[in-house]
Amino acid sequence: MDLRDWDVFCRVIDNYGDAGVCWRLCRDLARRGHRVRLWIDDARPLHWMAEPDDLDIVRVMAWSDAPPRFEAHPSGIVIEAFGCELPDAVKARMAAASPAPLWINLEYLSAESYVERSHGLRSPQWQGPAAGLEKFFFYPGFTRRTGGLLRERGLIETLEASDRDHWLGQQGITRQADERLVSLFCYDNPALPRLLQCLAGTPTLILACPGPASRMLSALQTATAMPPGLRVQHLPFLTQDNFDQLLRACDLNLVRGEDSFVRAQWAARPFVWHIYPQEDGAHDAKLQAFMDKAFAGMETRQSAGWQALWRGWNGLGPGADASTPLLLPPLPAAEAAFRDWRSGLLTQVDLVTQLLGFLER
Ligand code: TRH
Repeated sequence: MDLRDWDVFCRVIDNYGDAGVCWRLCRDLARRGHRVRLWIDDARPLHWMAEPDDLDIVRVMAWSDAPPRFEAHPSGIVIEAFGCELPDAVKARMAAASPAPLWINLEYLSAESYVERSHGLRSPQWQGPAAGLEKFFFYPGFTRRTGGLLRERGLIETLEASDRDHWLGQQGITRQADERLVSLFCYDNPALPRLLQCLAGTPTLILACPGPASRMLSALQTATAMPPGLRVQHLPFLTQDNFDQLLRACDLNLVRGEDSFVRAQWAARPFVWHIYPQEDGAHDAKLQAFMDKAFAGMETRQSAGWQALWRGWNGLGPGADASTPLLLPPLPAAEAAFRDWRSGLLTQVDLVTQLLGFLER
């Protein structure tokens, strides 16, 4: 495989997932020896997310500099992340390059069936500054006929080898004997008091990530006493590598969006996904499509329990009702099921290897 020039374009719509996914992609490519530039309109999340050394291997460029400074690499690859729409001047320079760079739109992750149909489709550009070019749609996914998931080399080995107590000590996280660990990374969620009730009774240390999770817990702590057995520790932003370790260290993870959702699967711990809510309600089908796949190997009662919790946490179905308690299915029994789901995913070719294969077509 030739080492190539990659230009990844990322617009941060909100939160951290756009930057998070693009950063992992860039870093993986760079670690495989490719030359990578990341054009991003808000690089601030990279300051806490990136390992400092990795900032030396990926060139981070301001999006606003793209039209004057972008030179298309002949035979390079341009990734337009999440349909971020490249500036016209960039398209014009791509069209002028000979041979033109390969243009790939990296799409959002979904377990829905349209993904297999859409993965790899091409869109010829008939007019405008990109006339004459073709854009390809690359869909990540959970099945063999999709583009797979970001999974850098050595990730699983690193997670499996990690020493939980040592890592917790390094982070200043002090777990009491027999306390279970629960990480909380979510959007604003009115179901939080019910989640706390369902965790209560068993000694539990909740590790609250910055943002709504930490804010909501602080407000609840000020307003009322925590339910019995629960303690809270508020975390700072961690680097992505440490965030992965956090997910591996916890007995239960509450994650959100796209990237933390994928990383929870690599951690192979029981988890609950707070899906990014869409105004048209499209997130309901997206959530269900994932549960249909991921919980298919569970026995019926176990699957029903996890589905009820996931739907309730997302304000969907009967569990959306504030008077309906959320119930946590037994965690030890779920460990094997979440590990089995990961084992299945590990038979897939990872996203970057698939992207590299795409160049050879
Ligand atoms: O932040 P998110 O909700 O991101 C997104 C965006 O909302 C985006 O617009 C939407 O389209 C997408 O979700 C589906 O959740 P996500 O995707 O999990 O991104 C969070 C990133 O932040 C992820 O890369 C992990 C990283 N992170 C750390 O590295 N350290 C931390 O301490 C925390 C809390 C997160």
